[in-house]
Amino acid sequence: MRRYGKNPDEDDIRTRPNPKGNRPRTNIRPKHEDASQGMVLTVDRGRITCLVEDRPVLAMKARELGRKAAVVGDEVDLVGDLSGRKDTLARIVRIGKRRSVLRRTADDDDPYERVVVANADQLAVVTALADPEPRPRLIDRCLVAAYDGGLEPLLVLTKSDLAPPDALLETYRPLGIRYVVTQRDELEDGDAADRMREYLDGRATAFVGHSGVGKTTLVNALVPEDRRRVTGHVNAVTGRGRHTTTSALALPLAKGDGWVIDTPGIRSFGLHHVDPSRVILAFPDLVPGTEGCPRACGHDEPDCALDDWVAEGHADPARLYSLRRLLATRERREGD
Ligand SMILES: Nc1nc2c(ncn2[C@@H]2O[C@H](COP(=O)(O)OP(=O)(O)O)[C@@H](O)[C@H]2O)c(=O)[nH]1
Ligand SMILES: [Mg+2]
Ligand SMILES: [Zn+2]
Repeated sequence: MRRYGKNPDEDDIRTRPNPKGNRPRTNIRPKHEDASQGMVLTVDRGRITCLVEDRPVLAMKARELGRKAAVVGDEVDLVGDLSGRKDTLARIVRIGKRRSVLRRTADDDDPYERVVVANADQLAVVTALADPEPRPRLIDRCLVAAYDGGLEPLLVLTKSDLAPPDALLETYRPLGIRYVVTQRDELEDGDAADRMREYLDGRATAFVGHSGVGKTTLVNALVPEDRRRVTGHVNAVTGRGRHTTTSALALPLAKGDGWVIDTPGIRSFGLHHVDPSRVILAFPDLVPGTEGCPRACGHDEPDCALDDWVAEGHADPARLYSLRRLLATRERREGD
């Protein structure tokens, strides 16, 4: 089993320049020449479980790393006891450059941004068709975070046994986003499961969504039990009996070399860190309507061309409303 994403040998973190440009890497390099590579599977109160070769290894951050946090999906270098045996603790001495970052803030006014998952290729935005009711504006926020962080979105509509997907699909189909409609009883076999695997194989996918939408149910169905034993081990190590999704957790997929990352339920998805001009990226269905906009239009002003374009019937007014809501909450922070 290897770390996810591209072949790590092609772009070894040891040969990368220091991204910050100050303190040259050569200062610390000779110290840890013998370090092993690993990938962060989960983080629990400073205890970081990494996959090293085939085994989970409990580690903590070396002091020299400063305040930079290791998050699920991070490619790290470790030293110390890498046996993975009980009561051992390795040290993470390097965190590799991230290819993508899923970030969120608690709310739009909160300047404290948190990286939820590193190096994921794809963001599965999980929404139940009922129980809990779909929240399109939360979907839109997740899409903004996906485009901003370099993750390709996949819309996963669960609990189709409770309600039909038609209304939501009508809203999201024009965006050209790939989607899967699933229900628990069809996850083992059936078209939805096959399509789902097609999208997931060979890539790292982070699953996000409101609590109760069925993320853990999906992840458990996709990852066979013997592979989930890695988690069993993790839980034994961290002393938690059952995985209750209090922190993100990466699990290897059965086929291909993909990864799925379960994350805790979210009630909101703060986007303080996103530049307002990038919010429109999550509204590809509205982008053609911005052609007639004045230069550097914020799409929230009186001469924005989107009003007329939507009034002409090119898009659902609810989409423009959602965009403006997002922009309005983003703007509130400009004054602080
Ligand atoms: N009716 C129905 N219930 C489901 C489905 N998928 C999951 N559930 C139930 O929804 C609840 C929440 O599921 P869970 O996977 O824990 O959601 P999470 O909080 O997103 O991880 C559980 O009681 C599941 O059994 C589904 O397709 N249909
Ligand atoms: Mg869960
Ligand atoms: Zn505009």
